[in-house]
Amino acid sequence: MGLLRRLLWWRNRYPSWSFWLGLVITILLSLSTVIFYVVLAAVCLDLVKLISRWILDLVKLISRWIWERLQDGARRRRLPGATVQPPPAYRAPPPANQGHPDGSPPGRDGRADLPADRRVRILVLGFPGCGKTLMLAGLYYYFAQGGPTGIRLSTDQESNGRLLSLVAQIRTTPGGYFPPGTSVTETRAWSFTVKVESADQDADAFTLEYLDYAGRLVEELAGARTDDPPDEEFRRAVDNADVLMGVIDGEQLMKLMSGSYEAEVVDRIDRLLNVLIRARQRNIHLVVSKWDLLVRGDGGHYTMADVRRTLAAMSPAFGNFQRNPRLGKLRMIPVAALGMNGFAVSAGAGGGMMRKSGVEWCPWNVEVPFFCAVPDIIRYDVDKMAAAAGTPSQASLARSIARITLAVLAVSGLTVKVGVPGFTVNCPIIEAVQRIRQYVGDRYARCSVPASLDEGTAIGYVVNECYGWVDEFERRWPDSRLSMRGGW
Ligand SMILES: Nc1nc2c(ncn2[C@@H]2O[C@H](COP(=O)(O)OP(=O)(O)OP(=O)(O)O)[C@@H](O)[C@H]2O)c(=O)[nH]1
Ligand SMILES: [Mg+2]
Repeated sequence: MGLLRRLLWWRNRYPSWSFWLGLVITILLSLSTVIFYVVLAAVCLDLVKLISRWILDLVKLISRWIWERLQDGARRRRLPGATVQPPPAYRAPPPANQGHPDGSPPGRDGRADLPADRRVRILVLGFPGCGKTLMLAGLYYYFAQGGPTGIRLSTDQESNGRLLSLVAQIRTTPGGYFPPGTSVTETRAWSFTVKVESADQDADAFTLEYLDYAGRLVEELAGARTDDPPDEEFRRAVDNADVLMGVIDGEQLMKLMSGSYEAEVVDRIDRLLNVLIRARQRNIHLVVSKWDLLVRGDGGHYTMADVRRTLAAMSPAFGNFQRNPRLGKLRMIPVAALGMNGFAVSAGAGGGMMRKSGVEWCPWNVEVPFFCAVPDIIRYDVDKMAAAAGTPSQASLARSIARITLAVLAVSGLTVKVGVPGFTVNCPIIEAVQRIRQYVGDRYARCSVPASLDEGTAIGYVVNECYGWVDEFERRWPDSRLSMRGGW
């Protein structure tokens, strides 16, 4: 009542309608002015945040660039007899291909500005017992002695000792019995220097970090195990890997191949795919382990097409996974760490495998994920660079390109300059992969180590071998490429 009386009093005191209209307009105008300033303040705050992030990116890039220059300088000083190279513009052109009379001729080594840190990180993801550790042992066994390509994986004394005893353990398993799903080594990151060796020279191409994590950690990440929360360090490793290798257990898969639906097996496959698809890394391989066990009723082996058909029919997640547009070049690689020659046979109803005495251990296809890694990383990075061309995200792009890609572009004479706000490539970016292939193909002969070796020629030679092996693998396994995007 009091309020009404007061309003009437004001109404009587100011009877003019124009007074009240003016009052309302003034209030509305003041309100909108306040709202305008609030919005302006919010926009300014966002802008400040954005600009400070740019500045931070810029500072990081500059400091990394300075750090790399310092590292390069230190490295050159350490090399006996190393001389300071003149800038690329003043260097003599590379020798023409002479038809490789004494192996591959030297490439543009030394003249290329190579990043000092050339790590390639491969992370193997799979549930306990799917065969990850035996695959690593097979890879080391394959590359530890060099072999026909002259490419050798070299590691420190302690790791070499452990891996060789793992190899010996496999070749001479006490009692001949491989326990099912038992972790052979603990979780750890193995670091290998990928070396190219000739009779009297050797040079380092890059470093391979092979992360072998216990399957238990994948179970935690996949939510298949809830007693422990996902391991943060492991999650970071998944995000930071250059290539993720998801391992589908061939022994489990075999249960689906006859056509019967096994919900538990499908659930584990779906969970693994889910971990892969959630990872920031989009360079993914699917490895089907224990391929020796994928045997049909008539004694022949299932084909890759059979496996893909079964997986697509049983698991809608698999169908969606292979169609996902955010994945890079997606491959499915059949691997048998225990070989396809009957070195290991099924131990019977209790599970596990038995070693057959008198049969040699010949790991099968274990080297394929290694050879695919570098070409796939390059393809993926080049696609990323092509997609970002002309956009303002160059600075963050430069950060996300693998060092090995920058190194390969540099040794291929595509003159990459890493700097602010990104880097420059002296050819249309969509042609980069083709140019790299042509460059290394022209200069290096397959399985013929260059007569004169240094870091640049070592990188070029390894890259050429990788392309050659991947071509051969794709010829043998035309169904292995799941994602149809991006040719070579
Ligand atoms: N038939 C066959 N069995 C294999 C092969 N690779 C591994 N196995 C079997 O799978 C078992 C487990 O292999 P591991 O390599 O230890 O498995 P893992 O994935 O490292 O296991 P965690 O470390 O526990 O995560 C071995 O003991 C073998 O019985 C293979 O190529 N063929
Ligand atoms: Mg293991």
